[in-house]
Amino acid sequence: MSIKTVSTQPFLDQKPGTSGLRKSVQVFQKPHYLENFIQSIFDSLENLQGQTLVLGGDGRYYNRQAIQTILKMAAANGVGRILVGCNGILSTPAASCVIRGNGAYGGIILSASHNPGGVDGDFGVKYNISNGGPAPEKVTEAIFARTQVIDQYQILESADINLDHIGSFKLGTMEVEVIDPVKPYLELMESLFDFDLLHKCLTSGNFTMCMDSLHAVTGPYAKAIFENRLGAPEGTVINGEPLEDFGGGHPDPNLVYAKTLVDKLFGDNAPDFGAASDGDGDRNMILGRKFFVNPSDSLAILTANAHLVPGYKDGLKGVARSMPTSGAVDRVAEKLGIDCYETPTGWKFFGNLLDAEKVTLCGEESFGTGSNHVREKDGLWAVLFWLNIVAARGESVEQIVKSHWQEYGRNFYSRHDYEEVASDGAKALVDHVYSQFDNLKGKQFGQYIVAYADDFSYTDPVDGSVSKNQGLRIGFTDGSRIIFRLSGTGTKGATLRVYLESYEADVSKYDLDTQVALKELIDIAEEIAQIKKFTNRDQPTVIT
Ligand code: VG1
Ligand code: CO
Repeated sequence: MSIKTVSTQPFLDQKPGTSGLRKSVQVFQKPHYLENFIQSIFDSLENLQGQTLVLGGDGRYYNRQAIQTILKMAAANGVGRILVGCNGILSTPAASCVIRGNGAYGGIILSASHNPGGVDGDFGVKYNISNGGPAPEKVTEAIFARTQVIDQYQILESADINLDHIGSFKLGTMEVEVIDPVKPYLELMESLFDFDLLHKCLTSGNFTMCMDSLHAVTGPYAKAIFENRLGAPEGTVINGEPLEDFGGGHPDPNLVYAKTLVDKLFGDNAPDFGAASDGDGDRNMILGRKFFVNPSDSLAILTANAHLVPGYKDGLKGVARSMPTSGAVDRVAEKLGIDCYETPTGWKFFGNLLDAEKVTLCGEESFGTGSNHVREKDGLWAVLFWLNIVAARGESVEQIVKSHWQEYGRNFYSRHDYEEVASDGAKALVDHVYSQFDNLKGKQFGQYIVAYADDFSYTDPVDGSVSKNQGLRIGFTDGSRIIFRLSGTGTKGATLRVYLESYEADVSKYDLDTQVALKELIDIAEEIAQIKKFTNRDQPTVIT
């Protein structure tokens, strides 16, 4: 077997976004496109020689081909050992778990998360560092800088590795271990949650659940955990076979794209508990019978009830939420007397806080929740956490959420997404909003008075690094907020996200529909940003 050096030219569009490099499959299939990015990762890492890496993906189209290419390039670049998930499968949180469990140098995760897959769908590459978490900005910036000047890459000329069975192989001098992608993750979950209690609950005959894996990566994990280990009846996990095109669906666990599950939970004979996860398994949606749990509330409720869960019974060091996430968790943190941090969108900003043991739980409004057990958000972990709380309290999801509001007040919260709008219009909207910032403070809109308007900037309290331009915030004197942000994960045009939040202390208003409760803020957002005009849309694509 010989190492081939291939000449190449830079692709100028390989800038990682909120969560890795995401492009359409067709772009990734351009000659040298994947190879350039992988070589740029290897070139940016110090002392890679002889190290251990972890490799796997969400099973989408091009996963297997990309893994073979990356294995051969890793061998040619002097990597010592690679742990790769059987069939090329590793959910994002499982990859994080395997990196940490084996003291690996880092890992490459192949996923475009919630973006659709298949020949006409998207593909993506993420690099994670030795703590198991997404590469911080200084690493992704170095990788991007390298992609701009790269002129060659190395690849081993050899046959493909058989990924269908667990086993060890040699690729040149590199060791390849094809590992069980589920086992280490299942063991980690067993160490955190009360599996005896959950087993009792799921086999009692008076508690039913439905887990929708949306034909994405969590299928094998969910079946192993809920059906095999915890004894839930077969069929508890639906859409549990990972498919290369996710069955044509959009593996995004929200009220629009997880429609089968939503119909079940809001239909006749609804189960007690429902959950869905996204393409790569790091996000979650939690539903009760005819009841939706807002992800921002979910973080607050997990925080308030963590003492009921074995892995967290000794208390939390602190919590963190992304800036657009509602302030519901802030009040829980205050009551518990622990710190609450506010970071920019994207899990990479939680890594330092977790490593420095400043926080135990983290969450984002975008259905992402996680803890210090790994360095990624973790969909099935959140489902188990909720089940553990439901079982320990012996109350329904709806009861738990409503009693939380009784105790802490309710943050009405909604995100309006305008997906795949024209990029020029979206940028013009942001400029238009920003141009008003000097004059907004003190201005009155109906009953709301603007307290501040700024472009969110974050200084990492651990390493002092500064991240600017993380979203336009308009805060009102009563604590309500409107935030405008452009997505960093889309691949077509631009996606505008409008985040709306208002705090309500009046118990008699808690049963109001969220969109009704937020109506005035929604109108103010339109007045300030002229969303209809700039996006050319009458209404959002997705409302959460
Ligand atoms: C979105 C979410 C963000 C999340 C990111 C990656 O980013 O808003 O909270 O961390 O997706 O999640 P953006 O830039 O499109 O708003 V995932 O599950 O795609 O790895
Ligand atoms: Co994801």
